Amino acid sequence: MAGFIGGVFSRDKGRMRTLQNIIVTGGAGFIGSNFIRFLFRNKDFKGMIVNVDKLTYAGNPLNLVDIEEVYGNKRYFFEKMDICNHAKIKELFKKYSVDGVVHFAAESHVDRSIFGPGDFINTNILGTFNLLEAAREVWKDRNDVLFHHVSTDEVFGSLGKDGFFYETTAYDPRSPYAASKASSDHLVNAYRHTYGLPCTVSNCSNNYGPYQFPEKMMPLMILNMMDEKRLPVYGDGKNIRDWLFVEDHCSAVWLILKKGSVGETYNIGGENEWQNIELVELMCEKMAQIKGKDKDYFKKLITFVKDRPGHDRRYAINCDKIKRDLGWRQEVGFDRGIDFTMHWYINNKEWVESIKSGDYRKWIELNYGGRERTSR
Ligand code: NAD
Ligand code: TDX
Repeated sequence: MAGFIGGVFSRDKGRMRTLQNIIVTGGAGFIGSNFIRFLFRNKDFKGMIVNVDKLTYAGNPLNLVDIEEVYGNKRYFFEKMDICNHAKIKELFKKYSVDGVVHFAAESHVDRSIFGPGDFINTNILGTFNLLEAAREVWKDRNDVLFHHVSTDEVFGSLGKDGFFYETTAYDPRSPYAASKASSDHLVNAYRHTYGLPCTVSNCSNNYGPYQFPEKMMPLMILNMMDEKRLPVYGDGKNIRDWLFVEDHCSAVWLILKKGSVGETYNIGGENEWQNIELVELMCEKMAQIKGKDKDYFKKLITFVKDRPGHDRRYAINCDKIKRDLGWRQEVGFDRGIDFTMHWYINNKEWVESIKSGDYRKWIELNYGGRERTSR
């Protein structure tokens, strides 16, 4: 079944790693789908991708119809599967001669974790544990493989007015989501340390861009503006996040896969801090410009609402290490990224409607029958 086996791997800095048969978990979600598209557009990547996704409310195979059309059953395979299913995951490793894992699958929304942490514990902690176990059992002592774990800056807690999160910052997670991600990071590092599993970890700041589920702040605000609905800003709106365009996150992860040092953690960030209220106001002005309205037209929709419990005040990432060691730079950046993103949601009416109406769930039911599938 697998197209290629093995690749070149080196622990030496500067030498390239070539992974050919990569499992991307959570590839039907926001960042995962952008990452898969990024890889297929990248001339450097000649291998095959197995997208392992349970298709929760956040997983949408419509995010990758273009990729499915061109590469489906050739270099792209979709497996509807829960990462917590040990036997099935282990089988996949063997079936596709997997030599790389990029682990995005997670419950990812802080607010949901506050209202119901159970799924976060299962998927983020037990699911990661299960993937690590499968990798350890199948890969045994191979070192020409890599398990890359995608994590968040939220594991570091909350900053005051000054300072940054470094790779060496002590963990201090404050929401059930952050605690579950912190737990998974620790497991990955423990598997590296104890069993010698070749692992890397990245901790990234807030992503935005196309295909993001509109429970997250940016797409929620854009869609609400389009419908002229209220724009709910939590608390006093002065919480700060560091925003990164999703494709710039993808390029960082790709660099880590190619030449990241085993056992290392890399911070990835936008170096782009915004108070929530200032960012929402900026988006209002941009929407007004696009729609030919008065500059303040959409700002009247801003509504301050009850704060998120335990709402972290400020995140800010120092990402000097990945810039210095791997030569990462943002290609797109904020000015182009935010304009692109706003136009994308405005222009992709079909995608937006399928999400809003829930029609994409019917499509999943029709195509995937709500069951786990191990082959097409
Ligand atoms: P998302 O919620 O859009 O997508 C998550 C995907 O995982 C979905 O396709 C879902 O179906 C799948 N999934 C969930 N549970 C699963 C399970 N048990 N088995 C298999 N698949 C399952 O999330 P996202 O925003 O794309 O985030 C991806 C990863 O990046 C997460 O690990 C998240 O913690 C991390 N991250 C996200 C951000 C951000 O700003 N969105 C920033 C830093 C890190
Ligand atoms: O309606 C809203 N109003 C509002 O003021 C929403 C949805 C959010 N907010 C605030 C809360 C945060 O301060 O905006 C900020 C961003 O919120 P989210 O988009 O929910 O992101 P955040 O909680 O910062 O977490 C995100 O970044 C880190 C992702 O969801 C995580 O998966 C990632 O790890």
